[in-house]
Amino acid sequence: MDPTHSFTIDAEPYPFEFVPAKCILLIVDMQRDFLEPGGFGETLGNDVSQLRRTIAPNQKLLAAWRAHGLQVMHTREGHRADLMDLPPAKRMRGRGTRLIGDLGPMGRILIRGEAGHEIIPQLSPLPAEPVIDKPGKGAFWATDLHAILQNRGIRQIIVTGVTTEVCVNTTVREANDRGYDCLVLSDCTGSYFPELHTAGLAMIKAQGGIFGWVSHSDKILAVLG
Ligand code: TIU
Repeated sequence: MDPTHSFTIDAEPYPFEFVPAKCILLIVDMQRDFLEPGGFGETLGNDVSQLRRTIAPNQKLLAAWRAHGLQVMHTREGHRADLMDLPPAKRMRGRGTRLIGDLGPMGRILIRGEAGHEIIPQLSPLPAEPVIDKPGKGAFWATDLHAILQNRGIRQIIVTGVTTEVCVNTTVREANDRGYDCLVLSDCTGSYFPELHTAGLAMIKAQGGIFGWVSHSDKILAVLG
């Protein structure tokens, strides 16, 4: 496989053409706070086991992508320890038993530097892979993601991670408005609510791909060999 060549894979609503060397794999918020018991996801009343099916396919895709020396970036949702970047509305929303910044079993919830804020060990970033710390749901707002992508000449993004209808969808919409093509992988994204996963993907690929494309990691793995 020559990563500087163009490849076309099956996707919805129509085939996705990409040059792997010019494309980034963006793994959204695969953090302990969302995927493990005792974190933010669970404090919102969610069943974290729903997200865990995305771990194995992300691991497999990440290994294959790295094996070709291709570009990877990771995001994490979280806030400053002093909470000065946390909108009061976001803190109070959900009215959970524990709020962002409160102490939970994995440290202070969604606070940078705490155990729960870390990316799950199965998908730990390598030192050369940028990690974008974001205070919002979208990975572009209040971050340097757009600058990094522009400086690297990237205009296509393969998006995986959690959750489909929240941070994945918000990030894809932000990317779309900035001129990027996004390919979202159905098996590598997940929601606490299966029906919202389906709806989240449907919204991306509707109307001729209004926000992007949807496909499966098998299609990328077939290209990578
Ligand atoms: N609650 C929920 O579904 N998601 C989030 O709060 N953040 C992300 O999606 N990462």
